Amino acid sequence: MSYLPSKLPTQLTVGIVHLGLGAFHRAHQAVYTEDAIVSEPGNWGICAVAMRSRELANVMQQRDGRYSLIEQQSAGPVLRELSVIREVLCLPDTPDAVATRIADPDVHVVTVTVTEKGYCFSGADRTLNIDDPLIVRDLANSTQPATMPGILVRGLQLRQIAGGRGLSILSCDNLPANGRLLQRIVLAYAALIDEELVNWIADQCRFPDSMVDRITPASNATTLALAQKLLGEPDLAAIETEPFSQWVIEDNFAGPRPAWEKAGAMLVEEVAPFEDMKLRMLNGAHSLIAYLGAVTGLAAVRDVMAVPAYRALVDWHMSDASETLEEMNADDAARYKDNLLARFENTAIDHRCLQIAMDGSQKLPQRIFIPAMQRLEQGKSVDTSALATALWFRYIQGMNQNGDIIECNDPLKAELEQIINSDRSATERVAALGGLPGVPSGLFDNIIWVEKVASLVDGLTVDGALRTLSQMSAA
Ligand code: CS2
Repeated sequence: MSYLPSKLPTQLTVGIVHLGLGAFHRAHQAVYTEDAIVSEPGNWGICAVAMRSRELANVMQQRDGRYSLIEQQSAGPVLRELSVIREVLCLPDTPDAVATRIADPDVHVVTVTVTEKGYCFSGADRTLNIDDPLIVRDLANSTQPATMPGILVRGLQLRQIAGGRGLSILSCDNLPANGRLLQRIVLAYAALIDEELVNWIADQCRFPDSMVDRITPASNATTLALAQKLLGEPDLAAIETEPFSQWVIEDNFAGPRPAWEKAGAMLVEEVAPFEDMKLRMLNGAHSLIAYLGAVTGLAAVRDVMAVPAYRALVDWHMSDASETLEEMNADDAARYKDNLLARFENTAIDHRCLQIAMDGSQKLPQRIFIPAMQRLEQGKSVDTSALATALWFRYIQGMNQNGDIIECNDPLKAELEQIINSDRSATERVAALGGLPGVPSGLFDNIIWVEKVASLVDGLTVDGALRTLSQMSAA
């Protein structure tokens, strides 16, 4: 059967607030929560909050939170109806309603997917960026916030005033030690509002780390047409995803939570080894593929993987990345890598390179730069990481090797373009990237690294990606 209706009861109280109503949440945490309730009933309906997109919030509201999830399985697409989202709010329109929901005594968990830049951090140590204009605005108007830290702290403040219990706040973004990072950001923001609130949060709330994984491209016209065909009616909120899914969660909660383990999640003491494995192998390779596709004019991950030399490069990069993972043995790494290659090659998934390429300044430190530093310290080659960085450089330059314009999408776009489009030498420009907030300067002070990246930038400019790669592999 290619259509699976939701099995949830009509009545379900909201027990979770989710910040960030993107496709990823709807393909991942919402599915685990729906499945957990089916196995172990409980009031875990989700109030999903769109941080910006009114359009999506409207579509979801019109459908009372119901939506179609198409799983692209090898035997063909299967459409599941999900109904775990019981309320949809749009933060810019109703910050009071969101804060009140976070303070609701029936709510025990807040989950977060706001992407890297939504944390408003800066610096190598990733602390709250108090100069971020959005944070400045929220602090000046703290009852009507628009940022993730702002709305969380406002909700927690109302909860504390009402004498409520603490919350579990679970980051589901692709960042190392994401729970600790979120805790640091929230406490730093709260400290600028009320010192007593800081103590209450530190004492009552928990911020588990988690590793999340499911490749979920942005929906497009093909997704919506397929949903209509499988469903028999239009669903503008439909999304599509791969069959694979993984969620590893630190077992560190302030109060009750859904029985996510009954839906396949792993509850563990320490998430870091899983996070590093996924960020460096999957996401690192993804960024490499994304810039390779952007620079060579290939639209989707599957198109890049269809070129044998590029597939071999991705394989090579993941092998190198796996050597930086102390807790992973070679057999497990090889299995994980083969699995990733197959996932990237899934021809049913139209995952656009430009979607993954965005926000590189926020992604590359954990995906490429830190593992590259580790390899350099061990005297190992950093060729594939240097190539990923050189491709990022070429992407920021704004034109692919066929002469088509590429639109760089990054919160540090202005700073990046200023460095990269200056008339200094490639070596000087690469070295200058180390001065950007969050980019490990140690790596960009290293002359071996800088010269390698610069020579690959020159190679890409003169010879294109395929020849540069074949010269690199031959060396
Ligand atoms: C991707 C991720 O857009 C990106 O940066 O690398 O969204 C990736 O698809 C997910 O982390 C897979 O779990």
